[in-house]
Amino acid sequence: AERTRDQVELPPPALDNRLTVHSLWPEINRISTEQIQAAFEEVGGGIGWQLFAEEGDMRMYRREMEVDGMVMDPLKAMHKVRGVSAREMCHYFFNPRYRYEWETTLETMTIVEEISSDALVFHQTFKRIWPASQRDALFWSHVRAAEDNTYAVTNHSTSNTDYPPNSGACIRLFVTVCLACRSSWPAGAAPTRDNITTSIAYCSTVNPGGWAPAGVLRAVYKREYPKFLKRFTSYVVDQCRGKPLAI
Ligand code: 18C
Repeated sequence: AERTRDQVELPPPALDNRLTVHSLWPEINRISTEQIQAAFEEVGGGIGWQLFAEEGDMRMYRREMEVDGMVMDPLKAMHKVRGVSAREMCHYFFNPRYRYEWETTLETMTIVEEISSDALVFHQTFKRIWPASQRDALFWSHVRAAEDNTYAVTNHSTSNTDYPPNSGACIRLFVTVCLACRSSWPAGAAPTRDNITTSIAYCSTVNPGGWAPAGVLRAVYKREYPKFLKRFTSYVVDQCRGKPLAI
């Protein structure tokens, strides 16, 4: 069959060799493995996860955490989406070509380094929230396949001498994000758009990097995380409509 441009660029089913010889590989591998494993762990068990948003199949939990007066509440969200695969979800989350179409907090995005087909380094600046200073972030992003029809993207802050922190108007924030997706379909059947379901686990910890009023910050994430996950998942469903399912 003829391969379309999109299919060629889908997340690769196996690691790209260019990544495994890169100096960041040990860190990328360790953090991605930890994040993917933690993403599918249940939020029960009384370790302090509080539900703060719920809509349809989407549930969002946070753990209140402050370090030196700065809010660093870890967030965990679960969702279920029908008609798209884990690989498709991760394709749209990882590939910078689509980012401005679903990411509403973004002001600018620069690709700092193309490590491989499955790993990139980004510099992003975000919209400013009054009365805090504008934030930016520098992070690697890695997409990989995992056991059990799973694909995941992990983003984690890094450094680069060409992008020193706190040098311009922005305060550097630090982020660890994982979008882990697992597809399922009826046993014995072939997967199709009509019978596939993808479970999503999205985990995020943002260190604001400098003073930000706790009340404003918590109000912002309570509004922005649900908005992000609803917008992103419906964006992917829209993009995939009429296209062959990519498993
Ligand atoms: O994961 C997401 N996106 C990825 C691709 O961009 C990537 C991004 C990670 C950065 C997340 C941090 C975003 C901070 C944004 C601050 C400004 C928001 C302004 C919005 C107002 C219109 O992994 C999806 C990310 C969804 C982000 C939801 C918002 C999270 C807010 C967390 C608090 C940040 C503290 C900033 C300090 C400002 C204090 C008032």
